[in-house]
Amino acid sequence: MNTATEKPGSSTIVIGACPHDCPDTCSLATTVENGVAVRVNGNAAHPHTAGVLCTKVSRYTERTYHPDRLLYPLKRTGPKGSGQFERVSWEEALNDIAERLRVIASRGPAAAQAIQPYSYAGTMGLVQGESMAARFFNKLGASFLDRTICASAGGEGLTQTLGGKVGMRVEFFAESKLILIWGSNAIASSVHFWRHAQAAKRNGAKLICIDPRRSETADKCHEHIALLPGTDAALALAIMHELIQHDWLDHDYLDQHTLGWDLLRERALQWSPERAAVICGIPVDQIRSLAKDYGTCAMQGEPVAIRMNYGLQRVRGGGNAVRAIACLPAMVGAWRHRAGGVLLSSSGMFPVDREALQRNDLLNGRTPRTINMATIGDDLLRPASASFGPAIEALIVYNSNPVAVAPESAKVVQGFSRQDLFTVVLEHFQTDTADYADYVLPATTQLEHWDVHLSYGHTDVLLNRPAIAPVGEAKPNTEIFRELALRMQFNEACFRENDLSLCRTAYGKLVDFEKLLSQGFASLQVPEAPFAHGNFPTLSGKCEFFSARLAGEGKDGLPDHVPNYEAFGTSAHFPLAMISPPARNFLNSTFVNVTSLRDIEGEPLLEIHAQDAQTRGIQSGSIVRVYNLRGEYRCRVQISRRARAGVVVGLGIWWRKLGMDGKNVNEVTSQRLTDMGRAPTFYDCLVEVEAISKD
Ligand SMILES: Nc1nc2c(c(=O)[nH]1)N[C@H]1C(S)=C(S)[C@@H](COP(=O)(O)OP(=O)(O)OC[C@H]3O[C@@H](n4cnc5c(=O)[nH]c(N)nc54)[C@H](O)[C@@H]3O)O[C@H]1N2
Ligand SMILES: Nc1nc2c(c(=O)[nH]1)N[C@H]1C(S)=C(S)[C@@H](COP(=O)(O)OP(=O)(O)OC[C@H]3O[C@@H](n4cnc5c(=O)[nH]c(N)nc54)[C@H](O)[C@@H]3O)O[C@H]1N2
Ligand code: SF4
Ligand SMILES: [Mo]
Repeated sequence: MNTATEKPGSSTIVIGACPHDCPDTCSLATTVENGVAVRVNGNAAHPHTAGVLCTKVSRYTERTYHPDRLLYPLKRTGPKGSGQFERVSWEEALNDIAERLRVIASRGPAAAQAIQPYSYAGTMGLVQGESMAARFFNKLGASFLDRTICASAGGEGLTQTLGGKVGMRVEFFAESKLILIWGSNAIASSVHFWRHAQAAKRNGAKLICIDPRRSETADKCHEHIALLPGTDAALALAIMHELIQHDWLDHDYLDQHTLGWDLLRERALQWSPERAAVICGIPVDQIRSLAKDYGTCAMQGEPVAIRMNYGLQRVRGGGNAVRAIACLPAMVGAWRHRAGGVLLSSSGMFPVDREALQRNDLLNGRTPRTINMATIGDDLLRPASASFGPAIEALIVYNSNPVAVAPESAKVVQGFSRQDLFTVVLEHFQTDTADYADYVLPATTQLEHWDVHLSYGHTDVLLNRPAIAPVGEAKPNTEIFRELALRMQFNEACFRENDLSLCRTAYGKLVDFEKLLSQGFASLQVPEAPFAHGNFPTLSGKCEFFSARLAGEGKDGLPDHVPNYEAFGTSAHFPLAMISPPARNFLNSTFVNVTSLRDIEGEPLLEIHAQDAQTRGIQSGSIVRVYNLRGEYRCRVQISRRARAGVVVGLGIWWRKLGMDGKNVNEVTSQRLTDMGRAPTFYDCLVEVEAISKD
């Protein structure tokens, strides 16, 4: 009944869960000797992990015991951003923070909205994420945060079409005969899915990668379609066009399990491959042959699968692109097979009891405003007004590093620099964001606290046991909010619930907690081919090509190509389309300060096509200035076959202070939002690049 197994000597193995924002959600096996975590391995007993971790997390002990770990609460002594702090006691820090928040909230319900939580997926844990923190902010009546920075455009697109964040089971990709890897560098960002794709390849499957960048994954696929960023919906519609023209359709599936086929058919017939080829910047034959592969493979009764990922929805039309792609499997009846369909995210399959974790009843009838995390730059600079409400006066950041990861850094930095803003940052490290804090509070890592997880790549629930005692004076996020609640005289019993109990609360009776305790994971009961007979979680129970809900909101009820705000070829001054996908050895901005991993990545890098370099007189290896009207930053340039003509790739997300000029790629990204889901448009960004030295 205990996953902490005693080994000879004093060595123990503790089963946990990888906390990172990665679809794989691995089960961790941490070896602890004399209270010290000496090694973190993949748990061989967990089928999805299969004993393997990525390079980043295999170095977890290096991160946990990093000499720069925050060990004590800190109070700012120098100007904001300078990183000058002094050690203070928890008592002093918590008392002062509680008093500052109490003063703001005591001005009345509207004033409490001047307090703003800011958090994302530094940990994906349901307990160290939004449980005690949400209760605390609900009771305060603080502003809500719209957590849009990553996935909400695609999430919304998928939900409009399939009814939720649901899809194929990842393990069955191993049996597919054709896999489209669409907007995903799986080798870098979802290596356990990649294992299944390789198994399929060994069984004769064809792999096609659809990505503007010739990624590590594209290298290993049979074909690579290097379309321009933000043109995926045009490509999907042209595939539909071909499926219709050649009657590569499953009419029975269309009749029984889809909604709006006639309308979609009409829309798709407007998208000839010739038309799409111009928009996508690819040969027309490539579109024809892609459609033929997809259509004929499906018509032969073979399973065809699409692994979409979030890389393609960080553009203006991101929601529409996901909608268009999510329509394809229903057209050819791919869902009939367990190895057919599409997977973007499986997180909607988990029966998380968010109400119990977050306790919205504590709002007591109040309905605070919502601030979008993607526009934190603008919102921090907004004065009080009738429409906005009070200016943001206090910001509590946890599980996120907005100064590095939010778009349009110049605005974000200006906002965080405001002298009248009171900022608290819960962190493991002195990040770019922590540099702007009034108080920095040391948080525990996954090896030091309890948590329970869902996954957005597979369908197992994972439990994380603490393997070691907190390092230094670090405390779990939950404990920090519990202690603040105590000081603010929040007397409800829910503020005393401990972390193990919160782990139980997360799924209530819907997941066998004893099994989680004994084995570390528990599989959801999900059908092998969930939509073989329709049963989509939409209102109609069908795959909704046409969305009455969107049409009711005055929007296009059908998916369409929505051009980028900053579409390629529309600006003479900024002719290059820039994308900034993750570097393989970082996880967003996490791990950038882990020396062994940073050494592999080297320096902030910009990949550019030889032709684009030549016309600008740029030598490979020189330092360049990347700029547009929003800002500029410097990095090393590499003439690379990974970049297609017209597109530059700035791998992210470096800490600003570890970059070349104290800045990073988000200097040039914009705060404009996607068509659906209110998400940022990181990859919808035109720039110019200029050589500044040859060293
Ligand atoms: N190693 C590593 N793994 C990670 C992360 C990380 O930072 N590092 N981040 C994690 C997070 S937060 C997330 S959300 C997931 C993301 O998961 P993915 O979306 O699979 O992540 P990426 O590796 O960024 O893959 C995105 C790919 O999309 C491509 N792309 C960019 N624009 C377009 C476009 O317009 N159309 C198409 N078709 N492709 C486009 C990029 O070139 C890139 O190769 O990965 C997670 N895993
Ligand atoms: N240009 C560009 N910008 C991007 C992206 C891109 O592709 N290009 N990707 C976007 C995407 S997909 C995402 S998801 C966001 C990611 O943005 P964030 O969610 O902010 O992710 P990270 O940069 O990894 O920062 C997470 C921080 O949380 C801290 N942390 C981890 N665990 C804990 C904990 O238990 N307690 C506390 N208190 N802190 C903890 C870590 O130390 C780390 O500093 O960035 C977005 N920004
Ligand atoms: S980051 Fe992803 S692949 Fe790496 S250990 Fe965590 S869940 Fe597994
Ligand atoms: Mo993300």
